[in-house]
Amino acid sequence: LKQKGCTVWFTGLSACGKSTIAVALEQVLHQRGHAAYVLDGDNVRHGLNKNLGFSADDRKENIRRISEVAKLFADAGMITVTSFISPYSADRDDARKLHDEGELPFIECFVDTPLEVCEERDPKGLYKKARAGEIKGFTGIDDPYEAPAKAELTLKAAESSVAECVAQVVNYLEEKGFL
Ligand code: GGZ
Repeated sequence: LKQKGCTVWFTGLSACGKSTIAVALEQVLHQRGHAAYVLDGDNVRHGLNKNLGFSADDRKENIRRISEVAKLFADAGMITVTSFISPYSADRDDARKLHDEGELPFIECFVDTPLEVCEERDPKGLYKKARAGEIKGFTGIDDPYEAPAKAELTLKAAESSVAECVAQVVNYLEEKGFL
């Protein structure tokens, strides 16, 4: 392998753009000959974590399992890209600690899109349902999103293009010698 594994951990509100950026990042890394893999709701919440919902305990367990899987993938040499809201700082800190223990790099990327923008996009109509009280405990509406205080990267996805956000991550990975 021409690389050492690491985990690029995206965090941000629903509809902030994290999955779009994660998938575009994966594509760029593949084009450059790197082994990269995205873990997201589609392949984790529908499989390994399909018994989990959105209570604080279930989100914590969701993030804990994802952290363990990401660590294993990174240990196998993969550039692992995770795309989950991961709203609670303590859970993200645990994910970081787990990687630190395994001496695997953990790059927290805060996709910092204002709630107003996410809510305006509302691709699945979930914010509308949350405002109407049809969904309880929706992140940013009636469940907290704790913005990272010490993220390695902050992506202003409402102001920058997807390609610019991807380039910001790739530049960071290059600078640190992870590519
Ligand atoms: C937040 C919810 C909720 C609640 C369902 N709160 O836009 P989406 O649809 O595809 O992204 C959201 C996704 C969040 O799952 P995560 O695994 O990323 O969350 S966490 O890290 O907090 O465990 C949204 C949908 O699931 N969704 N109910 N109550 N998002």
